[in-house]
Amino acid sequence: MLIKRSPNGIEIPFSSEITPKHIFESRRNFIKQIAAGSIASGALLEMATRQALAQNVRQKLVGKPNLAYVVMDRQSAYKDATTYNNFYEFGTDKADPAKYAGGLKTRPWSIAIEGEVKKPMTLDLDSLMKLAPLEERIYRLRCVEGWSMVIPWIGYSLSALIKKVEPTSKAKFIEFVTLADPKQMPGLRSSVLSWPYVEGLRMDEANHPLALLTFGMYGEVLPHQNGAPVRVVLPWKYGFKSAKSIVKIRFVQEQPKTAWNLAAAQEYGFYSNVNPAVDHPRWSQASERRIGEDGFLTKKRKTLMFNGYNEVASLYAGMDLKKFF
Ligand SMILES: Nc1nc2c(c(=O)[nH]1)N[C@H]1C(S)=C(S)[C@@H](COP(=O)(O)O)O[C@H]1N2
Ligand SMILES: [Mo]
Repeated sequence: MLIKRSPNGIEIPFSSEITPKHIFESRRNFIKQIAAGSIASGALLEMATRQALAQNVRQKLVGKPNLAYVVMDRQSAYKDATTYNNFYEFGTDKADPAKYAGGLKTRPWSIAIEGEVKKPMTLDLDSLMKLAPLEERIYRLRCVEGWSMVIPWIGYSLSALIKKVEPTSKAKFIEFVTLADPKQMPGLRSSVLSWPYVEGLRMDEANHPLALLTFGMYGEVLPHQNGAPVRVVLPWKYGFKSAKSIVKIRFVQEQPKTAWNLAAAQEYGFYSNVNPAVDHPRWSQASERRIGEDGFLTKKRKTLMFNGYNEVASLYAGMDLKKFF
């Protein structure tokens, strides 16, 4: 198989190999039609390319395993991680993102970096991916709903990007903004959340090495339903802090108004650190169901403080985590 390998280890297979057979064949028919002069070639090629790009195609992505960030729990099945999702832009059912995110157009893609930085910039996906070496890290991620998974993510510490744009002394928080395109995202018709989906972190949290700017999982580029082409993963916080399909990162002075906090402030605080001692108003947070382990007799797991990532504890020294939940 012909592979173009870029310096950061991304393998770019040729289009016949990344394109599912039926798409490839329908494209070939198109090409025959062009040759016969029945379709204008420019329009045809554009259609064929769009079709291929719009597929949720599996494509290799290599990250060097970082052994400092490997949890010992058994990895979740790829099937579970890609079919049991929260991505409300594509619907609120766990199966919706896998069903409806297939057509998300993830290239070209760029992230605008704005606000309190000395070097505001717009980075296209390729430049963004080359900013630091890609690593593989196996993280637990726990949803506020009380389930968790263990996923091998590929990315680099968000701190590398932060350093590049040189935050000013006024930058106290960082805000992530998800794509909100009603043409591609059927879930935007619902008003469960205010769109675009916005999440945020305090500057020191964003700079913690655990905070991962993420481009892939399971040795492949991110599937659309998991937040392609770029998301964050913050394993010591409830899953909703890990914003998907990011188009804008803003450095700000004030604590950002985040989507879940706007929707229900008493239930979803700004910090949302995993904390078994602070219940959600409607349920206990003391234990969790590990997806893939859920049999009739399977015991729930005890939820760990900071989801087990004790290295972040110093970020919250002296704070009342019942108040700042
Ligand atoms: N833009 C956006 N990001 C999002 C969400 C969402 O609805 N929209 N859901 C969050 C929630 S609640 C969880 S638990 C995680 C799930 O990530 P995963 O599907 O990759 O496991 O994504 C988070 N990021
Ligand atoms: Mo979640």
